[in-house]
Amino acid sequence: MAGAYAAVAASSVLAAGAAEPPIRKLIATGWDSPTPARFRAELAAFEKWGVFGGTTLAPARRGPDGVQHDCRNAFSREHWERSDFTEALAELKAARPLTATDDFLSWIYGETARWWPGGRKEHPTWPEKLPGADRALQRAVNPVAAARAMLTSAKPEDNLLANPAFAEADTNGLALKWWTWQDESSHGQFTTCDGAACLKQMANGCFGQTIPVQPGERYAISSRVRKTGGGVSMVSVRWKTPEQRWTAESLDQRLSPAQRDGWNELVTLVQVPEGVGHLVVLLGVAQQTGPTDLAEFDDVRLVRIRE
Ligand SMILES: [Ca+2]
Repeated sequence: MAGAYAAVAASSVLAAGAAEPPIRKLIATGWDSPTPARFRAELAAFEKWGVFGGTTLAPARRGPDGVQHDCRNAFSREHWERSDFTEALAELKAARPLTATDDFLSWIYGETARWWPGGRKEHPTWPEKLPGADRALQRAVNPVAAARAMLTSAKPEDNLLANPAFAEADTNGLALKWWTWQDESSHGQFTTCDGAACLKQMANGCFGQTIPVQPGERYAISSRVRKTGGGVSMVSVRWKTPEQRWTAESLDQRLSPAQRDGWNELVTLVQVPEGVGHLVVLLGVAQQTGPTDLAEFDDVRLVRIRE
């Protein structure tokens, strides 16, 4: 039997913008489930993984013989008294979990390695057994935090987008390397203003850039966004086939900024669906009506995650 089984509450939406999505929780269970005493003693080290929102416990009792017994089996011929659990209850009451509370959506079963420190030394930890296992789970639990961490550590040359800060414009003031699209019933303006991509008085339009990708690859994306006046601004990630036809529409990602003044940062993680050959980044706005309605985008980043 292979080692790990992870059932992550799967959702195709790994996105954040306005309202941060709820953080998914995983619970650890398996042969290394701790006794109450070990739970208390090793709790800080366990929580350092930053992966789990809880754990199962292996109940332990101490009988009149003074020996601690593992009593995780539901069916047993052993006799026990309620008082055998006094010590275990005291350990649990004394434990002060900060993140490993009992709330969870999914669980992971560890059979050949361990998450709980302080166990048998001959068994490795999961990140030793499967390098990157902890980071993969962190991405599943909180994709936005994981994307932010990856973008923070990325170098400027890792950004796959050209002219990402809108520093280069042509003689008409349009951002180089970014194409524009506007619905034919929409009559807004595309410009670069103060080094940002600007859309004004636009019923429906966007700046865009198309990047070749392969199915299964993962990318972190971020953009700064500011809105003045009316309209709905949005950063979207969409997909095209190798032949440049739109595809996988149900896996489009759309991020809208929070309803607050000033610049907001939108961040998400995406995985390239099957059949896709191009990732399309769209910086768009809709429902602008007045001459002072303005949407600005700047510092757009698209970085491939290679682990
Ligand atoms: Ca800029």
